[in-house]
Amino acid sequence: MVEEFTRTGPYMELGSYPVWAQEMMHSTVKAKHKVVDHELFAMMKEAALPEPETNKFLVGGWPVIEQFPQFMAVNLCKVQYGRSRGEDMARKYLMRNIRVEQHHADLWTQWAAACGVDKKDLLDSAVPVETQALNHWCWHSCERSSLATSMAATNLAIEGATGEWSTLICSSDTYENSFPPELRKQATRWLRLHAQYDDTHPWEALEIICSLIGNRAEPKYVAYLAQCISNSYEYMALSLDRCMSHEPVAAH
Ligand code: HXD
Ligand code: FE
Repeated sequence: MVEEFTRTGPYMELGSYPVWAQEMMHSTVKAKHKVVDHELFAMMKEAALPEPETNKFLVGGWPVIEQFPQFMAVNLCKVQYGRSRGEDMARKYLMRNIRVEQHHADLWTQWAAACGVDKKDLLDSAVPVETQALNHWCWHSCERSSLATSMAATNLAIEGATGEWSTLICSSDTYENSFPPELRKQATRWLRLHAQYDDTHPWEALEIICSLIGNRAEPKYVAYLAQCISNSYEYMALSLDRCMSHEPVAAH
């Protein structure tokens, strides 16, 4: 590492990170908006997303929710204790948050149940390939890329965009109030925990990525990181588009 990065500014501000990281984040904003501004989330916020699309979203999202702690576990295997500050930070973050994500999977099943999607539907339904693609990309990235790169594709990109769309849906009571009073809490717990004001995971991931890479980075490497982050957004958008299409799932 040429020059070590140690954050001094507030951790939820992009200006606290190296210039290369700021540029990387700026260059991926457009792709992120394909997710955050997706009509599926706009309709969900207004409690106007029809039942079939809601079901496709919850069932299609499940593989990533279920396997997210496993992606983190693969990344944990890349870490050696005491080798660098960045690796020690990653080790702590991954170990703690694997446990947190275990709970999030339970909360997703509760959200689904409040929408009338039971465990069997969630676990056994056929999922279209466009929706499976995000999951495949996460496995590919975690199994084939460096710790910094695959944390960028998963903890930074997926959880970052998710923080923003969750915040959007939670920004009014409309969605929550569309459930019967006794189901409101369980239906929105997952969303509220991921809403930006609560979710520090993507920022912590950015700090770790910068600590692993340092204050300076090769432009070619920065472009590659940005490409991987954009891929995650593109696969998320592909999945959301598929949820809104009326095409049936291919028979198997
Ligand atoms: C979006 C559907 C197209 C997938 C959303 C994935 C969000 C992953 C969030 C991560 O913290 C895992 C979890 O279960 O909470
Ligand atoms: Fe989570």
